[in-house]
Amino acid sequence: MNAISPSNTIRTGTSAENLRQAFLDNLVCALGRLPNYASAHDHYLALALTVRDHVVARAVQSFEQGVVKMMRRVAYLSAEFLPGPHLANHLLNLGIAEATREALGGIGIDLDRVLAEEEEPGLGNGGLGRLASCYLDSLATVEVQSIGYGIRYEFGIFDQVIRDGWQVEGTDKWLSGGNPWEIHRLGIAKQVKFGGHTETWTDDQGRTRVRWVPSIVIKGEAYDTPITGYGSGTCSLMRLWKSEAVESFDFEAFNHGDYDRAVEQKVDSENLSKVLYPNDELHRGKELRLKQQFFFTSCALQDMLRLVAMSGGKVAAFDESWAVQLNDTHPAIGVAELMRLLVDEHALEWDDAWAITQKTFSYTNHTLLPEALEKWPVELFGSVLPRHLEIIYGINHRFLDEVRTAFPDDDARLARLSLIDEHGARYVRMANLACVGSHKINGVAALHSELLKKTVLADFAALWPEKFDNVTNGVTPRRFVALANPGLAGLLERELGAGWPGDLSCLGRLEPLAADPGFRREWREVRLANKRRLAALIQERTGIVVTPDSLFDVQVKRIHEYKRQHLNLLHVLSLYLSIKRDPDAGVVPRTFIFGGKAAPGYFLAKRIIRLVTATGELVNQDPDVAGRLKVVFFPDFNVKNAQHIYPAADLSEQISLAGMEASGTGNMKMSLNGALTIGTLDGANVEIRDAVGAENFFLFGLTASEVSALKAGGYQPQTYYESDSLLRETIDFIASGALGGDPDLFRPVVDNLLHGDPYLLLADFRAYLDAQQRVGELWGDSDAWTSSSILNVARMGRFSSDRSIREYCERIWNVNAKPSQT
Ligand code: AZC
Repeated sequence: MNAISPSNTIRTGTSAENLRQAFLDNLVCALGRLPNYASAHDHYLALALTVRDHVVARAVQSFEQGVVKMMRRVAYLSAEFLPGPHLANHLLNLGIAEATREALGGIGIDLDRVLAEEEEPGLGNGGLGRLASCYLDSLATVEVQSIGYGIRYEFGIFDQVIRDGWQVEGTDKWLSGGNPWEIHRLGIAKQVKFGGHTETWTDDQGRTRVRWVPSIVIKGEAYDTPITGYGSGTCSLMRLWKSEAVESFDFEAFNHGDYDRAVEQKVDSENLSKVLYPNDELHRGKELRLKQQFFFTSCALQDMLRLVAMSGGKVAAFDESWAVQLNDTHPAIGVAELMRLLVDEHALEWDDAWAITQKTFSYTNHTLLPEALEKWPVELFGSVLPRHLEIIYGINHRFLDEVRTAFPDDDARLARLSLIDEHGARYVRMANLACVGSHKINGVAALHSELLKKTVLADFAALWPEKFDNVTNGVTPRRFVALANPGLAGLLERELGAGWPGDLSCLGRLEPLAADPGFRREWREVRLANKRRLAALIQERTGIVVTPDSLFDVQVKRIHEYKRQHLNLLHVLSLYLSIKRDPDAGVVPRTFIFGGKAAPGYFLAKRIIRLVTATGELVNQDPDVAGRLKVVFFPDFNVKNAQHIYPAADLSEQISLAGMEASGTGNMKMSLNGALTIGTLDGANVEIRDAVGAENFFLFGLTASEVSALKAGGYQPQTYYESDSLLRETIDFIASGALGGDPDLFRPVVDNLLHGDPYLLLADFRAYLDAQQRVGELWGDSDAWTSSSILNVARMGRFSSDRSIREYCERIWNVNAKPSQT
């Protein structure tokens, strides 16, 4: 008899016939629905359960491999994940998309309708969370064992609706329709302590040890979502922790009649994983946020220790079992927590524990914005995590001794490097903790990594130059090309073979086709079809009718002043005014598409959204403009909507002020789908331009060093306003009250630009308009534009997240990835 292995416990095979039978079984037996009464959502759930069998079977098999081989595994600690809808991705990765289409088609069900039913987990704000999900996808694809640890927020990022032109936030209810992808691991629960005090005790070897006596203990329960790889048997696991009360009720309080207190404790415990903080790159020192960070990080490290024991490893060799990546500073408390677990709970000596800790962790920084730098008031920190504060003091003490040796008599440097900020009120600096506790520190694009060393982490770079590295971000071509752009995927498969999504270096073979008129025609047809689909969606979601033949000029990303959506609007309005002045002005027809969420408390970002919608209200109705300009705000930008938008973009707007955007990943997604970029020398734009060629990229604007020089010399936005009549006319128009029906509506935006302009829009305005002029000219030459579009795709292979992950494996984690074919 065969041993019981996951492969022979899968209920059915993957032929169309098998899949159909399993689907119908699930519909009836798991969901209790007769096929005749089933809704589209029932179809989705039944299909998800069908596919899940195969996914989970792979996942357990893959996990078993990791245990048996005792490989070094990667733990990716991230407060945010944005996986997007799972079903289509699994169908692609398992190679069963066609069989599934046939299975459902045979009983009159359209697969695409079923796929559209899936609600995505919005467990992140933007770039950092989406990157984490691309990396889990690539880790599985390059066959590295990994777990992405995070929080199972009950309410993820808010749903955005646009009402009367304003962003209105709705509650995200991603779990309300059921979540077939996760498995609640009842056996895997960790206790997490908070508050209280510490005390010393003497162990039986006479050593003084510390014990943490908490005031509260909360339980974290594991929910696992397997992430399949493309053409690989390896699965990554996204293991998210949900907080629960240790006991449903505090029985002592209950027995004493203090029912309120008992209930309160339960509610408080559950609140911990209730909601995601909706801020992108803004740190607010909220106690609950600190608790969330510690909660998932502690659960994760305890779980890793459990897995070490399970695979027969040794705690004293923890770093041989795990490479732990800190996705920004949100999990940086892990440095102190691992020390506590090793020293207090596993009785290791401090120095040994410290050596393990440094070999285990590495830290990725994702932003230079000062307002994102996390620091916690020492008081608050000590009341939530008293033992960790002591440990941090212990680390700091030894660390500063090391600094004194390297840089004697340099108190200012000491103060800057210290884990404790002592200018005025005292704070724990999380970036410093992450740097000290890690053996590698990386930025996310070449320019960003350089700037990190010169600015926010300059003192650490001077101390430990060898710790610093760069890993330029990447994006998964499975989701963002193969799934998002089936038309393009068809062309790529025909030209490059079916395996292209697993090896983007083969894209280079498209280059000669840029000169082939027949191929260019097919390329244009694919693009036009994508734009038609997006146009239909825009009409459905906003009521605005747009022309697929027009140039789709797209800026989709979080709304932030540094990303300069308002610079884009200055261009739109300047075109509008030119047409009003001269109705025959040679303006190529364009559809400006904006999308993105603003943090609910970010006043100016919300005004900028209103400025987009007000511009649309004006421009879209005006007969003088007659189809030449359309302005759309696409509501609720998320992964699912992004998959419709990226493949339809002709022009990708990457216009942040140089030195501000760490990398960007939307820039990669659009270029990989054939958009041309208009952008500054910021983040990964620099490398994208190098890759695709300067002639296939519309560059404009100040460089990062010019920005610093201009600011240092005392930047005066007024001088630009006064010397450029079109700029003046455009700003005056906004100030005039002609938009949105209220003369004061955009006063804050105008005042911000004229009196300060922190992101130098006025300084870059003229160069931006000139670059847009070049865009218009190239668009007029359809063949030249199409060749450029083909060359963008052909030369973007480097920006696959498989390449990024291989770099992490080699230079940071020291684990073996499946070699790339080239
Ligand atoms: C983002 C960066 O803004 C973006 O440039 C980068 O591409 C992305 O991370 C992935 O590296 N940062 C964040 O989303 N958030 C924070 C706190 O940096």
